[in-house]
Amino acid sequence: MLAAAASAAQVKVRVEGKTRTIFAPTELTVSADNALGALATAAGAGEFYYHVTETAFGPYVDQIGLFPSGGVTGWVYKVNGVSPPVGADQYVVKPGDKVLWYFATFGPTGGPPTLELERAAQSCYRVYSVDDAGTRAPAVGAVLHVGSKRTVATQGATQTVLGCVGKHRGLLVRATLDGAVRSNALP
Ligand code: B12
Repeated sequence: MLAAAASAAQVKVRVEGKTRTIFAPTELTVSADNALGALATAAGAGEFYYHVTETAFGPYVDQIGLFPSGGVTGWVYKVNGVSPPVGADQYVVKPGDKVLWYFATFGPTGGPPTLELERAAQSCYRVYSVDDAGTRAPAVGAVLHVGSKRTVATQGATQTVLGCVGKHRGLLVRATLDGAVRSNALP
């Protein structure tokens, strides 16, 4: 009898590069068994380069797109905002998980926060900064980008960081903040 194969789950994937989004700003649903498989499927769908090398810890993604890893800089992943302490091939995904791969430099306190954008009301958005443990805080000072040409400052500090962009038919909105990984995009 054949051993039962791990059943694939439908998960959302986004890949954020050093200076731009490499894959699916609005997050694309793919079928994958684990976080490495989610990257592999995204690479096929988006026709972008990625490379896996064998290390003492197991398979390691040492390049996505143009930039290889080196020193304390390289490619890391989060699932639902949390940075797992295991290799991507070991992280079994569940239906509905959000897998994010991004380029990051690690320091003594870990990696950079990742930004998450949520719609608050029509044309208004909340921005959160999420640390490696998945803890959310308001992303104070975040800037909203409407398409590629217009930016809108956000307001707020301790409770909520919110920005309203007005009419933006057909354009996607996303958030950036110095030192943080750019957010998902929303219509
Ligand atoms: C520097 C570092 C990184 C850098 C590597 C930059 C580079 N040069 O390529 C960055 C920040 C990119 C990184 C990423 C990750 N890391 Co790291 N990393 C380290 C650290 C602090 C030192 C490794 C090192 O330079 N060793 C010295 C050199 C000479 O030895 P080396 O064998 O050639 O090192 C290479 C591998 O270790 C590889 N590597 C680094 N991290 C990981 C993680 C995994 C799972 C694999 C397979 C390989 C790998 O990169 C090194 C340089 O080429 C170690 C902790 C430690 N003190 O060992 C953690 C450590 C190896 N990383 C770890 C983890 C979990 C990750 C991530 C999976 C985190 C994540 N959620 O994304 C990712 C890897 C994802 C991927 N790309 O496939 C764990 C591994 C645990 C395990 N048993 O599987 C460790 C042990 C930290 C920990 N205690 O949690 N990491």
